[in-house]
Amino acid sequence: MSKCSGCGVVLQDENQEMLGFTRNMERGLCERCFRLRHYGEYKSVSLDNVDYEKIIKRIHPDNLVLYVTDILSLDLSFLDTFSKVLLVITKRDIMPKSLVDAKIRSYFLKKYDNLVDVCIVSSLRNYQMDLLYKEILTYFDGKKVYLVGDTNSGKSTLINQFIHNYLESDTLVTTSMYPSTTLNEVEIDFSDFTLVDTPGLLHKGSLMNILDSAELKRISPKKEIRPKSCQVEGHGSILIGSYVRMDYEVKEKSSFIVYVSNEVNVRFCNYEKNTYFDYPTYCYSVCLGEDIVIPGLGFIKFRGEFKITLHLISGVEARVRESFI
Ligand SMILES: Nc1nc2c(ncn2[C@@H]2O[C@H](COP(=O)(O)OP(=O)(O)OP(=O)(O)O)[C@@H](O)[C@H]2O)c(=O)[nH]1
Ligand SMILES: [Mg+2]
Repeated sequence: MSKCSGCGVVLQDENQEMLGFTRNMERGLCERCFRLRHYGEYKSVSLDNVDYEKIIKRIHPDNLVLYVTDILSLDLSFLDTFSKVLLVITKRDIMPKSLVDAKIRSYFLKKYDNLVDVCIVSSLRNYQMDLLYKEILTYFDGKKVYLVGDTNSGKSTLINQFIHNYLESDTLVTTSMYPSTTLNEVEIDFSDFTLVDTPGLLHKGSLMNILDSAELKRISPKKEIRPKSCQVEGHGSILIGSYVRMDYEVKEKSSFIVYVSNEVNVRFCNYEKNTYFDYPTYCYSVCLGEDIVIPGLGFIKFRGEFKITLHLISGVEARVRESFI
């Protein structure tokens, strides 16, 4: 039984419609990975979190887990499933340089007991990859090291950067900006340990599950985000692209900052007359030190006590979290 070296799916050459199809078993790469790599064509899959959970259950409590989360969504909802975790916050390059990594690191170390450490990295910029490699050497116990986390958090890109830095091999795993690129476990042997890439956890409430590829491209930040700071008083509304309308109400002069891709337009709109955003609404009370996260898109950081009504496309679920910056 041979597996695709890109996504881990079991290869077959009989049914073109089924996962794992390849025209050439010798090549070791499925058609889906081949077309994604060479033509940027994406074939969606109906993977669900059952597959994710099956893999998670196989992880032994002694195994070191690299919990990979991207700095924009930063979702740690499954962190407490594991006993020995090295938290890896990826895509550092898309956040302002002025953020202090050491503060973020100590914030998470204080907050969670199961963390052996926190590394803030950028695989695409090869930032802090040597440090991460050393941390793995320090904390792994001779067994496999698993990379787990949300889909699109950058697990496979991290592995590829490790392959580039520390192996003389040109066999890379498949990466893409689309959800569910990796379909099964893929093991890569480094001289000191074996890294296991895994399929990402799918978030029911993420904008990523809803948008087409052109829109996905727009909302995925490629460069350092320029946060949009909004000074406000009383009540009003803003539009974030065509994805979110946020109505706010605040007693005193205050502000909030929107962190989304630079290609997504953030603008004020008419509070009373804005009728064209006929999406379901959700109400929140937020205060200084809290963020509202819109999974797949970004987050809004508040600098005062606000009453917020979000108008969100059906299927998108926002959440409030303590701010880490
Ligand atoms: N800017 C930036 N983008 C990154 C970085 N790492 C990954 N990405 C991008 O994030 C997207 C997802 O990367 P993948 O490595 O495929 O993510 P994954 O976690 O393996 O996703 P699944 O296989 O679906 O679970 C791709 O478009 C990558 O180019 C990074 O350090 N910086
Ligand atoms: Mg992957």
